[in-house]
Amino acid sequence: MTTPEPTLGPADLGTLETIACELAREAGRLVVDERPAGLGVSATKSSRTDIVTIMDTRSEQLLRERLAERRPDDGVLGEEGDSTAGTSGITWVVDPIDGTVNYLYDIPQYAVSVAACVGDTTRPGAWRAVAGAVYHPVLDEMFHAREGAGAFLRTTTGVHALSVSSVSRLDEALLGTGFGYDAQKRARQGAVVARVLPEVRDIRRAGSAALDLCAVAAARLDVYYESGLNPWDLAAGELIVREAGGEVVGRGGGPASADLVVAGPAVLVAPIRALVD
Ligand code: LIP
Repeated sequence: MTTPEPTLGPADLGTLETIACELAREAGRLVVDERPAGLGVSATKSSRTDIVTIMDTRSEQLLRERLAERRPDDGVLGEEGDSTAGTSGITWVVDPIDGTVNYLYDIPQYAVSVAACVGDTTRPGAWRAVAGAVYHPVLDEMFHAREGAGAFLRTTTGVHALSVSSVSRLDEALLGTGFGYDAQKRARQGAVVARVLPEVRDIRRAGSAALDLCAVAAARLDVYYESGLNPWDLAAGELIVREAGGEVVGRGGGPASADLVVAGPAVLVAPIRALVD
């Protein structure tokens, strides 16, 4: 049975947002500053190409340690570890390195994603993030939001309020997407891309769902879709898109889930969903 949703005032949400930013930054610094020379694959998961590195494991350990210190009553759901239940009604959904393949190849497009969520994180549509951060450690860019207070990008030059793209025509839209780790699934995803490509301005495959969602919030992409994502890939990014004035939906226009995520301004989400759903 899921613990009832806690009553969270603006100050509580502010505290959760601050913790999300501080933990994402600390773990982000770790994965950049302590990236071992000759980094290799320490394990594989759903397929040979679904990889884990020692730094995914170390980053998650650090996040869990800090959460146990600062939020001992909260639950944790992380990509590389078991989910631990809490008693507070808050579950932290964390991705220690989103874009692990980029990290392995030393392609500077990966992030740490940390979100404080309420509801039942085991059931699609039964949970949501109320505060979250996505930190791009190489660019030192911190995307963050809390429910009802807008989305922001903190960089070395200042804090910028985010809003999704104003592009309204699909044939002018720059679209982001991604592919799974299973060959048959990739074949199906490739067929969908072939259908979408002639309908849009162009497609970008950057390799991190969390950063793709933040790119939508910052209008660096006009719209994004992907199937096969896990809660930790999208928890914080979904909130950041919503707080930047965008829409995030799934199959049939229902909640975003592993089945499908489409994110962007409503005027672009509908036609993209019609193409990929
Ligand atoms: C990745 C996602 C990406 C997707 C990859 C993978 P990971 O997450 O961020 O969008 O295309 O298949 O799921 O495995 O790097 O945490």
